Amino acid sequence: MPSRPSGAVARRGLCLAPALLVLVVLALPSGALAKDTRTVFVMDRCEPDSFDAAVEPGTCVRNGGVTFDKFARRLNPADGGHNAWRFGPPQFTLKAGQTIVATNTGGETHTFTEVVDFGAGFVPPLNAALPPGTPPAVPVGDLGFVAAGESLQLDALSAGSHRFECLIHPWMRSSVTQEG
Ligand SMILES: [Cu+2]
Repeated sequence: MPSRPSGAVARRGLCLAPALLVLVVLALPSGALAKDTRTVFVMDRCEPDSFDAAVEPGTCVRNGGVTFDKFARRLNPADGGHNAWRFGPPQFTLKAGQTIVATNTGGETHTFTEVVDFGAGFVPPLNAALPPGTPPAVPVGDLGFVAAGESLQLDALSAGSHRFECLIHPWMRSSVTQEG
């Protein structure tokens, strides 16, 4: 008849094995994540006082130095929107297994939205940066809002071409090729 202590040791041994397995499984994806993501920077250079006054308080939370007036002057098809509002890089290739992390280093909220085709966004005055009559971009899935200072990790993409656009500032765009 087994004594109580040896029974307790046996049970502890049985419990440790799954616990270690869980630790290993948890450690693997985070290690893989660090190598297998590609960062896309979501950028702007808004100046808080003027943007908050022109739009609403809290619109711009980090000072990039471009006043709302300067920003608004580029809202025409010839300028195509202020070029400090952009995704970087504008085009790139992902290796098989790599996923995108969109990191907002600006002061405004943006969307990092996969679209069927590039087009107009959902803030009509900002669509003035595009040629008149540009049809709306059609999102593929979630809008993918990214607040200032935050990051969004995307799901794996299918092999082939993908397009991403900010549906607030529709000239912020990236073309991505996912290798199979
Ligand atoms: Cu934007």
